[in-house]
Amino acid sequence: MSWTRVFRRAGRRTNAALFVVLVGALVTGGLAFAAGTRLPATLATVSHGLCGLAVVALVPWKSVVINRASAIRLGSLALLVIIGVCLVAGFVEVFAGYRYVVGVSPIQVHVGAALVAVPLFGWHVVRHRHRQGVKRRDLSRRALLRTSGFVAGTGVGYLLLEAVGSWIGSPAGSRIATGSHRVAAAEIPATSWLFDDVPALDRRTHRMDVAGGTLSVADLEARAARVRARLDCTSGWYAEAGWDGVPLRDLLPADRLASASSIEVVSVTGYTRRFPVEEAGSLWLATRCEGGGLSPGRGAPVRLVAPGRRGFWWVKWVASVRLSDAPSWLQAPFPLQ
Ligand code: HEM
Ligand SMILES: Nc1nc2c(c(=O)[nH]1)N[C@H]1C(S)=C(S)[C@@H](COP(=O)(O)O)O[C@H]1N2
Ligand SMILES: [Mo]
Repeated sequence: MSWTRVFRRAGRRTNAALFVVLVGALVTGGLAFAAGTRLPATLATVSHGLCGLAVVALVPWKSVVINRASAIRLGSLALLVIIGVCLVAGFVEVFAGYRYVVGVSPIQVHVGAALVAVPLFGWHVVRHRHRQGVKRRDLSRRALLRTSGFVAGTGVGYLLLEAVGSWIGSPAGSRIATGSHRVAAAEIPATSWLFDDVPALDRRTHRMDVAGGTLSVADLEARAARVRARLDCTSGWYAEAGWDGVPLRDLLPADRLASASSIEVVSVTGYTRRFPVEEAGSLWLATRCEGGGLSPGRGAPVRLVAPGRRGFWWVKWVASVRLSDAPSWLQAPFPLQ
């Protein structure tokens, strides 16, 4: 069978496959953002890369479907363009590394495009719902063999890309399991999740409410110990650094810790993250990084250090630490401010 004949078989199965890998890319992309430790991060980024590559690999078949269409609506065209932007930015993120160009990073463009694509995609699927759905005859032995061939081909493509990425010495070869690229501790950028503004706080007068008790910055500094941790931001960078701070377990009353479910760490700005109470020993209230004081943008005078968790958990400008009976999963998976 010639190549052109292979692609002419495009149709319901092409659309179904595209649906699966696009939804898959969205889900695994979200998981890649959430994962902080090696194994879950590897599973998420590898399956994400496979879904993304599968979208690219389906282009020849989808082109046939598009060429066959009687008309192309503006919404569908917009969807096509936005997925193209998302894909390009995804590859730039992996192979060119972390870098801001005209105020945006590749990952911001990538995730932004994916989020814009969601309603367009939903609308596209609803509008064409009558011409979808896998039929019985699509599940023939031959069709399943071809699908397996496609999956295997995508896997080989992924391995080849990774090999080439390393071989040419691109940033892809040195990225960690979450996909992040290294920056030096001295070059950690002050980073907001979305819209949080840097508050001006006075380290001498700042007081924290820790489970009802009052704590000053000096109280913390008097008891500080050094912890090395990796700050791994979802915007595509990570840095290893030494932080001076005190674990929450040493600041919270043991009896109340034993009966609580979660620990809520609240910023002066209202930015809040809730942690399982079991993590009290590995959540640090820190006042210094690499031996130097924190700058206002980096969380002065006190910020959380949460080794093993992604950057958005490292609450800056801590105002209070509360023990709570609510389970730790009772919160938005990502901050909203
Ligand atoms: C329609 C949706 C999406 C498509 C088609 C897509 C596609 C891609 C592609 C092709 C890559 C390059 C993969 C590689 O070569 O290893 C990539 C990387 C990445 N994407 Fe997406 N993506 C989508 C949505 C998302 C979302 C919603 C997120 C996060 C919330 C996300 C996060 C990431 C991350 C962190 C990387 C870097 C992973 C690595 O270094 O291996 N993506 N994406
Ligand atoms: N209050 C507050 N804390 C915050 C954020 C924020 O926007 N507001 N951003 C988080 C994110 S996304 C990251 S990656 C780290 C960045 O820390 P840095 O400024 O030291 O790089 O802080 C986290 N803590
Ligand atoms: Mo971040």
